[in-house]
This record gives sequence, C-alpha cells and structure tokens, in this order.
Amino acid sequence: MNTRIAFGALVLLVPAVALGEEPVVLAPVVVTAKAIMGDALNSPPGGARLDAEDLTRRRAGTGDATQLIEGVSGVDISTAGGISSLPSIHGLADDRLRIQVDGVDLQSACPNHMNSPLSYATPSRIARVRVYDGVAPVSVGGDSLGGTIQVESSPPEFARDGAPYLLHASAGSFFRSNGLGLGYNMAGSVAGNWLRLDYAEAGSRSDNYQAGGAFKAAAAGSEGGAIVSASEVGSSAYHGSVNRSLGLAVRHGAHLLRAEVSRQTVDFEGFPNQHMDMTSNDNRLLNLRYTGQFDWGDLESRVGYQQTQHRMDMGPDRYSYGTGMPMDTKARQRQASLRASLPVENEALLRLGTEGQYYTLFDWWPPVGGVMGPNAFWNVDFGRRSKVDGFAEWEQPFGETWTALLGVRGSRVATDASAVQGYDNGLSASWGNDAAAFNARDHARDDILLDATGWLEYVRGPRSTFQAGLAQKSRAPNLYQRYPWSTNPMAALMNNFLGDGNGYVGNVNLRPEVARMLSLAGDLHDAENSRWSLRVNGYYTAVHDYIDAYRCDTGQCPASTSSGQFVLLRYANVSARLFGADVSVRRTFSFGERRGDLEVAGSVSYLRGENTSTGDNLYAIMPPHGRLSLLYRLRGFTVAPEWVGVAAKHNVSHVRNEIETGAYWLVNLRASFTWKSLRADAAVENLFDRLYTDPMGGAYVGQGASMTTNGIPWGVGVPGRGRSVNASLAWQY
Ligand SMILES: [Cu+2]
Repeated sequence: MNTRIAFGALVLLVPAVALGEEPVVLAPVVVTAKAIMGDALNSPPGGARLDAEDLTRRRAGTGDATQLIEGVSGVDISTAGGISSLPSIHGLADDRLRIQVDGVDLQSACPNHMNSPLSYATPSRIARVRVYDGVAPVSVGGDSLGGTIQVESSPPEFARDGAPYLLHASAGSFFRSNGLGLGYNMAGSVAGNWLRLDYAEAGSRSDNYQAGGAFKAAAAGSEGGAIVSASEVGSSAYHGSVNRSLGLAVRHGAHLLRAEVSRQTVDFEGFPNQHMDMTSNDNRLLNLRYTGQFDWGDLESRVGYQQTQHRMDMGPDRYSYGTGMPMDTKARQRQASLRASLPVENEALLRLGTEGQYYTLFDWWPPVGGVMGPNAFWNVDFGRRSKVDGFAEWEQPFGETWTALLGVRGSRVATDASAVQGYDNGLSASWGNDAAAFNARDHARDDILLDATGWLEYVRGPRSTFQAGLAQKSRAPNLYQRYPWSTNPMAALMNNFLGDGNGYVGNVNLRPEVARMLSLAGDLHDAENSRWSLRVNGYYTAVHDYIDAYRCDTGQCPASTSSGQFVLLRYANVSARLFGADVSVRRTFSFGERRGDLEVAGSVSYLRGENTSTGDNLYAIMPPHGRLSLLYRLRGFTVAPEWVGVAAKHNVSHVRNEIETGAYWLVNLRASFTWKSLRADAAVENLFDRLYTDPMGGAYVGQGASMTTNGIPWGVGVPGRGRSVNASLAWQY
C-alpha cells in the first residue's frame, strides 16, 4: 500500500514540491501512509497530495484555506469574499467539485454561495490536502464532475507506551499590509495512551484591499457615505471571523473513535462581485468517525451534522435605500457513511461504501416596506435535497509495473421545494404571477446518477510513470439552480453564485449533468525522483446537459439581447466540452551542506471551455498562464522568488456578457526562517504593485447602487490585490 501511495505522491504537480529536510513546524508530519488508520479507504491512487511542508509555506499570511492549493497544476482560484476564494479544477468549480473537510461534505447555504465549504476550514489546522481531478476514483467522487478536494487536519497522535501523556500546543499569527489583514490561531491537545482531547481556535479580519492603481472612479459607496477611493476594492473587507473546534479521540487497539464539534461565526464579509454582503454567518458542525482495522480489512463509519444560519444585507460600501435588504438563510444537513476496504487475492484491494445525505434549506427575505412588503419574500421554502449512494472499486497491482483501478458508483438524488410567496402576492405583476406559476407546478424531481472510473498506471522503470484515466461523472442540479422562481430583476440579481453581476432564475426542469472524460499523464524523472522531473497532463471532457444559461425571456425579464450590460438569465442544460493541458518541470541543484540547495520549478497551463450547443464559451475559464519559481534553501532559511504570467482573456461567455481581461505578470517574493520550534515567514506579494484585472474575479459590483440591474457600471472586473507585505509567525510545542 505504501508504494502505491508513493506513486500517488509522484503525481504532485506543484512547483516547489517538497524535497528537502526543512523542519516542519506547524503540523505533525505524516511519515508513512500506513500509520494513518483508514488511509487505504480514503486515499485511492491518483491525485496531487500536499503534505505538511507544502502547506506550511503556503499558509503564511493567509486565513483562506483555498490559497493552500493555489499553484497546484490544474487548479485555478476564483474571487469570492475575503474569508475564502473558490477553487476550480480544469474549469469546473463550486458544486461541480466534491469538497470534503475532515471527511464531511459541507454545504453552502446562500443564494450567492458565500459560505462555501472551504470557508469553514482553517489553514492552520490543515495537515493534508488531496486534489483529484475529474477522473477521480469513484470512492472519493460522487455527485460531482470536476474532481475532489479533501482537506484534513492531522490524524490524532497518542502517548507512546511508557510515556504517560503527550502534550501539543501551537500558536501563530499573520499580518498582511494591504487591507490590514490580521489573524491568529492557537491549538492545544493533551493525549494519554488511549484518550485525546483537542482544542483549536482561529480568527482573522481585513479591511478593504487596494488594487495596484485606479480601476474605477472614486465615489461614495453608500448614500452620503465615505468616498471609496479609485484603487480601493469596495466590499472586500471582513471581520469577526472565528472558528473554534473541540475534538475527542479514543483509541482501543486498532479501533479509533473521533468526535468533533466546531463552530464558525462571522460578523461581516463583503463580496466585491456580489450585489449583497454577508452580515452574519453561524455554522455548527458535529463530526463523528469510527475507523477500525480487522483481519478482513478496514472499516470506517461517519455521521455528520451541519447547521447554518446565514444573513445578508447591504454593507457599508453600498446604497441602503433607506431600508436595506435583509435576506436570511437557514439550512441543516445530515450525513452518514459506511465504507470498507478489503484486501482480496493477488494483492488486490476492494473498496465498498454507502453514503447518505439529507439537506434542507429555508431562504426568505424579511419585508422592508413599500413594494417589498408586507410579507416576507420566500426565495426557497423548505428546499430539500436527499442523496443516497453506493460504490464498489477494485484496485489491482500487477507486479511492480502496472496498477489498475476500476469502480462504479450509483446515486439517487431527490430534490423538492414547497410553495412560495412574494413580498405581496396582491402585486401580481411584480410578485403574484411568478409565485402562482411556480406554485402551480410539481417541484419534486428524482435523478439517478451513474459514475464509473477506469484508471491505469504504468511504471516504466525507475524513471517514468504513465497514467491514463477514463470516467463518467454525474451531478444533479442544486436547489438554487432549480427553485428560485422570481423573474423580478431585483430578486433575480440576488440569486447569483458565479459573481458575474447578472441575475438568475431557476429552472425546475434541469436534468443532471453527465461528463465523460479522458485524462492522460506522463511523468519523467531521475531514478530517485529528487533532482529533476517533468510532468505532462492532457484531458478532454464532454459534458452532456451541462448547466449553462440563456437570456431569460419570460415574466418580467426584458428578453435582452444586448451586450455591454448586466442581464437576466435562466439556467438551462446544454452540451459543453472542456479540454486542456498542464506541463510542469522541476530541477534541484545541491551545493552541499554549507551552501544549500536550489530548486527551480515551472508550470504552464492551457484550458478551453465551450458551450457546443450555442458556440459560446463557458464562464470563468482561466486563460493560459504560467509560473516560474526558485526556492533557495540553506539550513533553516529559505528564499523563494516567484513569477506568474497570465495571458489576456478573450474567450468569454457572451450570454453572460463576461468581461475580457488583459495580460499581466506579477512577481512575488517569499522568505522563511525556522529556528527550533519557531517559524517566521515574510513575503512581498505583487512586488511591483501592478494593476491587473483578475480573470477569475468576476464583475465588480462592490459599491454604490447594487440593487438595480445596471445601477453600477458594467465592464469593470474585480482587480487583484496590489502590493502587500506579509509576515507570519508560528510556534509549536
Ligand atoms: Cu449569502
């Protein structure tokens, strides 16, 4: 098993991949895969794997867990709020990815997906990350197309025989000059030979950040409010974000029981590419896990419960219209799973599992008077989404040379929503007609999904590895794609999780998305895989019933065909295809003990996404880009300059009037110093303070009259952060 997982590690496409003996400060190192109970269950081969050292370097200066996977080949990052950005794998993002935090599939509860799964993960707590692309083994996939991201805190350690107890403590803080970002984290644990108790807490805040120059006119954000300067990114601040967790672990022989309760609270988080801001979020989570090793194999069962209370309104940089516009969301999610891995003849491994999930959603907007009253507006009332899955996966090595993996997964996803009302159904043109039309329909939908993955690895001697994968992956629509019903422009604007500034209306008749994909990869390296490597990965994905959108032309929608402005859209199934390639190289030079070593890493990525039904481009596809980094390491010091170059983006989604962006390049400088149990990191990001529009940033609607469709000028993208000097300090006992 260990060798197979080591091959998985070869798939690491990260520039500046872990090589040296740099001491790891923040998280305990995972020494061998076998040491982790249940790993055979949860770590099928394939996928990029980030361990402690990669993560330690990446988490300096950020409270955003998504930043930890930035630069992983094939992963692009979209702008959202300051707490967490959104990952995209080979052009597929958000609900098209399966994102698990400590084994729990967290759900967003917001019409703008503000509380994304990774917004609940604290970077300082994360000890391992695995990123599988689209051909992910079925045991880690399901109800997703683009791949799987697994984020995990470190497995519990117990006192060794002979030692009465084991104590761990850690603390850290970060500072980011641009936007005055500040964060802290602390964790402590006490463990005996069989019992362990953990506590962890982390918090962060930031003001609005500054772009590298003026990107729009300086103007008051709210009516008569303070001027938001021409380079300040309105509604990018956040504050009062605190994550706390308490964990208990009990070990008995080869059996491990873990319980964790955690809570995240946020006082405010602005969204520069949404028409609203988050004015509070309260998420509670319970995670129970049992892992056991038996003569016949490994068994794992989990129970998870998530409860979210989420509020939105106009933040300080937006017009409040005298009343604001409160929006409330309440969601609950229950999930359970049972999985087993069984060694069978000829060193093969069989993974079997069943999973169940039940999610409920209430989304209502309290009355504020005028045409927005006297009743609450129900955007989704008692939305339900239940999912039951079963899978079987066979992993078979053939000597040292070949490994084959074959799996199938079946899922049934049922969704439903109850009857709705507008602010005043008596105002039939604004609210009543749409509500009546929605209520007259049947909302229950039942989808059967069938996934299959075949994957083959060929190790051609010590210097090369080749992989080929074929898969069918499917995903059922989410509640916000099926059930938002109002064609009122203001209401539609509030339903948007793409950050493109447009308004969206749901479509009850959406069918599940089904993707068929092929992925090929080759990895060449020296015999020890320590001096140099070259990896090339190509992929092609055809999606049947991809959920895109067309210009909404019913009810109050103006049926606009215009370009150069924000528009109203309705979700629709189309055919689509995505294809691309990633290339990464790495070379290490060792100058001996006294002069350190130098690692040079580079990567380039190309990606296309097309709506083949209409000939349009898909939304939020990263243009070609590359990265070149140097890492010089001498004892406890590292210095790492990095160059990032991004081509102009002309392949935009025309149906959405997506904004084109220009080419740009950035230089980042990072350095770290480790001394005993202390680690200090310093960085200058965007050294030359360049002004650029983030191609994955969406439309800038972060200030002013954001409640009307074109109350904010169209055509301004969300810019990237200007120069920032970051520092962080971490200590571990
Ligand atoms: Cu929200």
